[in-house]
Amino acid sequence: MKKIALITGATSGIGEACARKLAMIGYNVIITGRRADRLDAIAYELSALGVGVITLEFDVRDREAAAAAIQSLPPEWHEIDVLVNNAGGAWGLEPEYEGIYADWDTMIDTNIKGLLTMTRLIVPGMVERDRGHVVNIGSVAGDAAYAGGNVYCATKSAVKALSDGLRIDVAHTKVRVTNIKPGLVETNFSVTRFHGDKEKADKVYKGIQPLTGEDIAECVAFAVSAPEHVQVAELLVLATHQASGSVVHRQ
Ligand code: NDP
Ligand code: 8X3
Repeated sequence: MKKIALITGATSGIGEACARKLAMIGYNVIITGRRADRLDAIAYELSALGVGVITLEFDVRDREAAAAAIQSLPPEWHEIDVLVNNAGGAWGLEPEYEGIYADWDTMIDTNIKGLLTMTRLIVPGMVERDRGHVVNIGSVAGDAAYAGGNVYCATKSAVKALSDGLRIDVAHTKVRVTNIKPGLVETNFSVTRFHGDKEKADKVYKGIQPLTGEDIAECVAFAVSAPEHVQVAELLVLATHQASGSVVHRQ
């Protein structure tokens, strides 16, 4: 029987690449996000790989919608083996003392509370079955703050703490918890951060070869494919000319 993976934020970037990679290695996938048209297009493509695909359209900030979506799954899709908590992003790059309240709320509600909601909904079944894997997409931004990163960095530090905390809480089971911490990955991330300013977003990746969503999906596949007794707790994955969240060598 094929294993089942649920990927949040599978409509774009890292999440989309994870859905594609996990489908390619034989998982049935549940892909989630807010954009139904993107979910449908990706589901159509992945179905051609011969795996089962289910789309769930909901906002991870809406607890009731998230719970209803999970409850709506057909019974044979209830036993989720892999949860990829990927939905999230950065909104704004202002100094902390000039930050925009709405941006702070969006980041905290999505990157921390949304991830927690999905964990709360799916991990009890994993504990009961004594198997499963939670892959949280953290960030190098969670290791140390960088200029203007303040609240985004704090949310990714929270992802590290929540991953470590969950790993402790499920240590009596075979459930594994992995925090993957990417550096610069060229996706829609910076377009979101700069509120749709594509020109500003493109500058983030100028003079350096950034990572791709596929590079991160390979890491996710590595972690979930490791033997049952191996728990990849954390992976920090940077572009080659990147040394940290704030040190990047550009040509
Ligand atoms: P993208 O903007 O390309 O993708 C973000 C995804 O998150 C989209 O699928 C979006 O789907 C989903 N999403 C955002 N808000 C919500 C919400 N409220 N409810 C449901 N889904 C939501 O960026 P990335 O692929 O780069 O980002 C994915 C994750 O990777 C994020 O957690 C980000 O912080 C992290 N990351 C990114 C890095 C980078 O450099 N790109 C580096 C390190 C970590 P939709 O709009 O359809 O809802
Ligand atoms: C995304 C990577 O360094 O732009 O989390 O914050 S960074």
